[in-house]
Formats: sequence, structure tokens, C-alpha cells
Amino acid sequence: MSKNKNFTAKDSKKIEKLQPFYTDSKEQPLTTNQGLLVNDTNNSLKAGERGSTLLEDFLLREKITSFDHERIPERIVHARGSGAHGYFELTKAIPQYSKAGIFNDTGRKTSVFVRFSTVAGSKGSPDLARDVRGFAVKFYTEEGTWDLVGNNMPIFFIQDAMKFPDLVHSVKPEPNREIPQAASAHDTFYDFISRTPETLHNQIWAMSDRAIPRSFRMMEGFGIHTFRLINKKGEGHFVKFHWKPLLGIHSVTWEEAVKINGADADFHRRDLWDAIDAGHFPQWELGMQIVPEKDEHKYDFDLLDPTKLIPEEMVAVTIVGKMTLNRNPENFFAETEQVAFLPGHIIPGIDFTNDPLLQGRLFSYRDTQLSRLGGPNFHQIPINRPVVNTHNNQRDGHMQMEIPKGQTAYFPNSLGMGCPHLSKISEGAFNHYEERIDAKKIRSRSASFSDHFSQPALFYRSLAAWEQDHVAEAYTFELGKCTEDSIKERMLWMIAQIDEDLSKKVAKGLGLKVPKSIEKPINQAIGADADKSKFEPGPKKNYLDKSPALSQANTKFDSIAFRQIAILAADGFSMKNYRAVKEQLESDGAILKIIAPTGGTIMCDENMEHKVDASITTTESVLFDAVYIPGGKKSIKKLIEEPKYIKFINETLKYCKAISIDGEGEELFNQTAGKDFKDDKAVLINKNVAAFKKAIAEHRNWDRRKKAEKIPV
Ligand code: HDE
Repeated sequence: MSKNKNFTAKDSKKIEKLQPFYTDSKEQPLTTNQGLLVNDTNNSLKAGERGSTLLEDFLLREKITSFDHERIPERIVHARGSGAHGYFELTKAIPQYSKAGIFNDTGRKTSVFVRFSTVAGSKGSPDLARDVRGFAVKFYTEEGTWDLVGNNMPIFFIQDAMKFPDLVHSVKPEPNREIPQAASAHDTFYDFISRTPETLHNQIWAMSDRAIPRSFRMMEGFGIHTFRLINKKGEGHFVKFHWKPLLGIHSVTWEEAVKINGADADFHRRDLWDAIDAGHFPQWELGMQIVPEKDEHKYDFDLLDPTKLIPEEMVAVTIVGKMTLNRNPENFFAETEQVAFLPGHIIPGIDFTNDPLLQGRLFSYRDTQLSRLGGPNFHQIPINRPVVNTHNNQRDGHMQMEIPKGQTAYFPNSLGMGCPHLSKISEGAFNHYEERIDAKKIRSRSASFSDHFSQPALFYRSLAAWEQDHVAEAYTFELGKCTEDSIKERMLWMIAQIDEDLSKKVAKGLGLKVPKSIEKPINQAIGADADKSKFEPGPKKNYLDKSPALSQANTKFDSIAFRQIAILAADGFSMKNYRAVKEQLESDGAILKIIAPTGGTIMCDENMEHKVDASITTTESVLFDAVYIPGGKKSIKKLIEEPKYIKFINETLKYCKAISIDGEGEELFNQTAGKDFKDDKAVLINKNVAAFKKAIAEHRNWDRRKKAEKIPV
């Protein structure tokens, strides 16, 4: 309400008319900022359908430049992030593929800075949003800085950079109300997704458990695009980069994610920081899928299409090195916030391909840093400085932090003795891979990019039953949050193209029916003059029945490093069993935390004082991986009096986690839903610590999920 009593709604309409900054695109054609009518806002101008994007493309530049400058200073995407320092070591030299020093010198330790992030949320949004995670690595190599700016999923939502502003605008909070924060579960996102079938593959990954990781330490990373490796002879090989976490790939459930966001919005940030602080350094192996140039057209999908992965069963991942994160930043802003990743930062031995998404990214990231970090000298910010000296004739600009000496700032010169001078390729200078291009300049998309259903179906088929259940639940939740039935129905049709039963399950949850057909064309990511029939999604193919590598059921289950174990105890707890559990779990890196009725300290039955890590009122079971209840008559009597312990145990059971109980602890357990789960393989009553350790390492007993669903918490 306006404070000015004389100001009425009628006046506000008048002001709207007078002031030109109110715009409304209802029934209006799309134009450039100069009023030019636009006939294709979906494809960039390229040298041939599968060729590189042309600098001449003023439409792409205007659209992307405008988009890149939308937020200051928060990153427009990936605003919420956490970083860490570490190093990379080569374990297997690959001179036959790449001349890059870091891929040849096994004795070398290359410093890295890594930033993990969510995509859609603001800087202060919670960590457990259902979202893709960024996985950006800066290698400070002796030949210059290389940035591998990837995600935790091996494919992307769109095929052409021209679509990125549309994608991001659809997932961000809706512009009228700025709702919802850090969530894809809303109308505009699914309006866009359901009209853009190329998004379906990344979309189903985002509905899987990959979108709600247990920890940054337990995520895979992918470069996504096909890059090129170049050897000394100048020969090229296609390559896809993979990061494989030594701890395996593990996730929480969606219900837990929602609760974690409330209980500790910094859950992932804290976990990464604390693990490194405690000396449990997360590690990943760097893997490569290498494809000879002659095999470029061998596959049922196009290697330049970033919505496609190469199944590991078709091209194996060769492990070449290992990355260790061993140092937390000193200052969040100076390092994690100011770090500037650019896919264009490459080194001799690595090169780009014509993937049209990668081509657009090569423009976008430098552009966004100019507004985010204020000018062209962002490479001088400490975190962005290469570890090698730099000399060139670029000068001045905002925030020049160096004092370049001398009279000359041009090339060629004689007054400066010809310096800084050029280097030969044989001396390590970068040179571009000489790719032959003979094509028409065209704003279009290759027909080889039109198969949008085969790989989402392969992904879904490859999941374990519990993972498939989670996908169905995620779709039901996300579409249930949409308000427009037409959008939900279009999505149901799309999901049916992946798997009919999946779509039926989701439809049941939504109280709708899967439509037999929908209005065509569904694919609006084409030009207004394009032959629409050519761009309908192609038929679903089955070139591989299953890809076991895509399922988290086939990951590693052999570590309990930095797993959080809640010890439920009060005064008088039994020290004998606790001592054995503590010694054996801690020796394998687990972290034990005593959760007592109040803060302060408690006494065990051997009259020793123990520091309480959290009182039951200040913590939640969703923040822990497993629970241990030591015996001790007095302790158990006290715990039974506090109802939150019952909830704590019930939630542990509901989310399929391991629980170990000794002695009188069983009396407390009998007060919970646990009495019906005594034959469960991850419920260990008076069993040895080795069995508990194994159950924790297995992450969850998903077999429990159907029965545990009924536990009312
Ligand atoms: Fe990004 N992306 N992106 N992206 N992206 C940014 O750059 C962009 C894409 C990724 O921790 C921005 O510095 C365009 C794919 C990560 O600092 C911006 C397109 C992949 C990060 C930008 C893509 C990514 C970003 C925002 C379509 C996975 C965070 C702030 C052509 C391979 C890096 C910034 C960090 C950040 C643009 C698509 C990953 C605006 C135009 C595909 C991990 O420049």
C-alpha cells in the first residue's frame, strides 16, 4: 500500500503509461534491442551444420552478452559454490595422445583449485537443492592454466549455446514473483522442457539420485563436451574427461534433502571443509574416453552433441591420474568467489571441437567475468594468476594491479628489442588443430542431433529398481508442483517416450492420464522457416541394452572415511562396547559424535567425562550416516524419556541407514519402529563392529525402503 493517500491504482496505471521502462511482450514479436524482427533465436550462425560458430553472429552476441551481464556480482548460474585447493598427479603418461606436460610427466605435481556448485540457486541458497552440480577444476600447469569446467552429469540440457539463456530463464525463479528459489519444480521450467525434447536426457539425470549427492566428495565429474587431445606429431584424438571419486557415488533421498536444507543449509559446504580440515582429503581419478578421429561417425549418436554420452561399455574409461583436495581456502571471497573459470583456458596438447555448446561457452565465460569481476584484469586476482610468468602488450583497464615497465606496448617493435617475443610450436607455443572446413554458412542444427529419446531410455533401463523408484517419485514431486495440466500432460508424453511404465506411475501420482498424442511439433528449438518435420525427435534406438556404469548400485562401497556416526548416549552409558566401536570406526576414518539430551559433558559407566558434540534438540538424524546406541541402564532410561530420540531412530530406519545397538540399547530400540526391523541386514543388535562397518560402507540398505516407507516421521 502506498503511504501517499492521494495515490490510487488508477494513478499507478497512468504512471505505467508515462514511464517507458514497463514492457510487456504479450502478443509482441521477438526483436533485437535495435527492433530487428528475429526469425530464429535457437541456433547460432555456424560454418556448416556441424561447424564452428561465427564471430559475425550479432544475434548470438547480443543475446548472450545481455544474458551474461544480468547479475552483478553473483554468478548468473552456479552462484552457490564451495572451493578447495589440491593437486593433480599423473599415473599414466599418454604421449601417443597428448603432448600436454601434465599428461606426460608422471613426476609432476600440478596445483589445482576446484569449485563445486549448484546451478540454479542464489549464492545463499541451500546445498541440497535438486540440481546439477558444477565441478570446475583449474589446473595451474607449467605451460599455462587449463580449466576443465564440468558438471557431475555427463551430458547437458541443450545442444546449442543459443538456447542457454532460455534454459536458465525457465529454471530460475519466475520473474514476476521471484519464486521458487533453487528449485526446478515449477511451471516455467517444465513449460520449456516439455517443448524442448533435447533437454530430456539431462532432465532424467536431474530426476535421479545424482541430483542430490550425499557429498561433493562422492560425485563423479564430467567435461561433457568432446574435446581433442593433440600429440607431438599434431595428430588429434577425440576425448571425453571423467572424474571418478574414490569414495564412490552416493546420494541422499529427496525427503532427506528437504530436511537437510532446513537442518543445515550448508551441509555440502561444511562436509567438504570439515573433511579437508580433518585430513580426510577427497580424491578423484581422472579418466579419459579416447576415440580416434577415424571413428568420428562410427556411433549411433553424434560426438559433437553434448546431450549424448559415450557409454563406458562402448569406449572404456582409461584412468590417467589422480586429484587430491588437501587445503581449504583462506578466504571465501578472495578465492571461491573470485575464481574465474573459462573453458577457453587450454594448453598445448588439448583443443576444442565444434560442439556448438562448447563454442558458445568459449565466448560467454570471459564476457561474464568482465561484469562479474569488473574488467579485463581479472587474471591478476591471486586465485586466477597462472603459476608461470605472463608478458604481453595488453595494458591498463579497471583494476590494473601490475606496473608494466618500458616504452613499448606494441608488436612488432625494435625499441623493446622485439619483446615480448613470439615462440615456436616446438618451443611449446599453442597452435590450433588444423581442421578442414568447407561448408555453407548456416543457422541450423544437424539432423544427427535429433535422437532425443534413446539415451534417456538407456539411462533409465540401466538403473537399479530403487533408483528407478526414486526417478518416478522425483518426477511426481516436480510435476506435482506445477499448476498447468497442459504442461504436466506434455511432460507425461515425453516421459512415455523414455518408458511407458514410468510415465504411467508418474501420471497416477498426478491424478492424470498419459496422453496418447500431443500437438506437434513438440520441438520448438528450430527456426521459424525450418522444415519442422526434419526436426521432430528421431525414433528411439536400442544400441545398448544397459550401461551398468550409469547406475549408482555399481559404485564403490568400501569406505567409511569421514562418514558421520551419531552416538546416542546419556550419563551412565556403557564404555566397554563404545570403546570398541570408537576405536575401530575411527581407525577407518569415520567421525563419531555424541548426541546427548543436553550439551556439555556426560559420564560413562567407567566414570570418565565425555564431551557432548550436540544436544538432541540442536541436531537431526538426516545429518548422519549411521547410528550407534551403546548400552548402559541409566543412559537408556534417560534417552527413553526424550521423544526426539524415537524420531531420530525412526528416521534413520526410514532412510535405510545402518544402526547398531548394544546391551540395554535394545530397550530404546523397542520403543521405535525398529522392533519390526530386527532381521534387517543393516540393523545390528549385539553384533561385532566389523558388521557395522560393512553396513556403513554399503551406504544404505535400499531393500528396506518399501517397508520403511510406512514409518511415520
Ligand atoms: Fe556454464 N556458465 N554455461 N556450463 N558453467 C557459467 O560463468 C554458460 C555449461 C559451468 O565454479 C558462468 O563464471 C553458457 C555447460 C560451471 O565458477 C557463465 C553455456 C557446463 C560453472 C556460464 C553454459 C557448464 C559455469 C556463470 C551454454 C558443463 C561454474 C559464472 C553454452 C560442462 C564455474 C561464470 C565456477 C558458470 C555460461 C553451459 C558448467 C554465465 C553460455 C555445458 C561448472 O559464463
